[in-house]
Amino acid sequence: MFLGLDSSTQSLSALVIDPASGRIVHEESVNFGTDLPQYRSPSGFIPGGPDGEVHADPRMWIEAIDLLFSRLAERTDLGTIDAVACSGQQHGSVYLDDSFAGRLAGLDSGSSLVEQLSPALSRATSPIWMDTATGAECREIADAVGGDDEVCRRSGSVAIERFTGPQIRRFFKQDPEAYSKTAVIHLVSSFVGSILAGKNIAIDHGDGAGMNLLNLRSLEWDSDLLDATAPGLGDKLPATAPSATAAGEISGYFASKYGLSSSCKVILSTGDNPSSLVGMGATSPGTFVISLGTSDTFFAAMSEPVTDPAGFGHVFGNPAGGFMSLICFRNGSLAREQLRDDLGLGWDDFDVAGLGKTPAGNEGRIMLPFFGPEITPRHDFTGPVRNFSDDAPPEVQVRALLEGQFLNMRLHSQWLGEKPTLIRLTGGASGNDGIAGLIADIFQAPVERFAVANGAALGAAIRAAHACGNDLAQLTAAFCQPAADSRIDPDPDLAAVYEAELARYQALLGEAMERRL
Ligand code: ADP
Ligand code: XUL
Repeated sequence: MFLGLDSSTQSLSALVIDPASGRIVHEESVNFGTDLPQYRSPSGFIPGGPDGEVHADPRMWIEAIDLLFSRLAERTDLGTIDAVACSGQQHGSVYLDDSFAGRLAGLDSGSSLVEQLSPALSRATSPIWMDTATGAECREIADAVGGDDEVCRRSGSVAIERFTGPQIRRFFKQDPEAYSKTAVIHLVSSFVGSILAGKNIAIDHGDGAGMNLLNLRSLEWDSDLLDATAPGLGDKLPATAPSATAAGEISGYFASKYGLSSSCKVILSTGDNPSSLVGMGATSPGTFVISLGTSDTFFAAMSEPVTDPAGFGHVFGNPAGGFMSLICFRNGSLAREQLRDDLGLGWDDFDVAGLGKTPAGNEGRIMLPFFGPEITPRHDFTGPVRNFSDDAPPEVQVRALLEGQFLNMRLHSQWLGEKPTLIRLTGGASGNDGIAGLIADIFQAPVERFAVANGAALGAAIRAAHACGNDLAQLTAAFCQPAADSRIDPDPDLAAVYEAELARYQALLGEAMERRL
């Protein structure tokens, strides 16, 4: 049996697979907002941060690990797990002092993880991927290495606000003393993996590429980017290594407290998007994945690393080898939730029933779907922009939001130069047939869904099994199959409708960006 964990924005989930029977034998989840309300983070982060700051409390992530394992241990025999791997929300970073390694090595199962590890935090809160506060640091890093093109050439992305390097630089500038006391900086994924392994583990090439620090040619930390980011940074980062590397055995803490076998291996962690690439059976080019989690992301394996001239797209390591593209949209599920709550609606209104009340193309009524700052395109939007009255009926608003989100996705993925021939959906909203149908029509490509909505946790479990000698093609064949009747084909008659809508959307976006810049 193999265990996959996913520490995402809103929850920590677990999934257990049995390659011999080809079955997912167990799923479990801890929701940060509802299960750990004491951290006052209903959507997994601390609300109301100033100047675009979005941080989370890393003690919440630590406490969730004990809670998840205690639930798992109640319902399943964890002694049968051969290996575990983690996936994590990308870019978020955790800062630890020089007591961390000793604390990990000496974990006592008589006490909790949060009690034993919290004193090692050298920064009380962790910036996460939603943070847009590092515009100045991005410019400083780009200037120091010769411009954004150079940062992109080396790291696969221009210097981007949410990426870990600019976030580290901001911490160094704001609190140089705490920065100098920091002995190790982890990503969310490698932090959780380190706790499992009872020692600091390496950062893999999938998640490491989301830092503006990894050189994609050498697959090592880039010394010029390190120097441009913060002094002495090279000494504070774990090593980098391929995703399939075994980091060691599970910490004795988990063996004695939750009954895991002391020979259970810990495989390096990766980011949630690279992990979903594996979980969605998309590690070879051709199949595109859209993840509808807190963020909406659009990604695929790449035959050749191509970078986005406009700077919105990224190149990350593909956990199965080679590279993957990724485009991230900040106004994903939380924007859909906001409109739903503002109008007093339910998810049915965003599904087939609700969408059936309006025609495709919404009779030309278009919304720029940005309820807050956006990453793609990068802008400090403070609310959606409509080319129609904002007291239009709810069904018009819902269609306008959803069409706006996926027209924006289609527009900003054109740099890949490849039209998707198949799209697989994952994430919390992927079970919504209305949204799935709309995506099929806007991209004019068939859409498939899996029975498991958490492609990232499934990807982690598959990676654990693969790293222990199971064949990836066989694992993919066994676990990455679309659910019966989950496929939705596009309506070819709507190709022209959405072609015209795309042009309208682009014009409205162009005008809005010009007005606001
Ligand atoms: P993350 O991995 O980023 O924590 P998930 O992939 O678990 O997020 O997705 C959670 C989101 O899924 C919630 O914010 C919720 O808005 C959305 N969601 C759940 N069910 C539906 C639905 N039927 N239609 C649309 N969105 C949904
Ligand atoms: C990707 C990104 C988000 C996070 C959270 O670049 O910022 O998708 O990984 O899921």
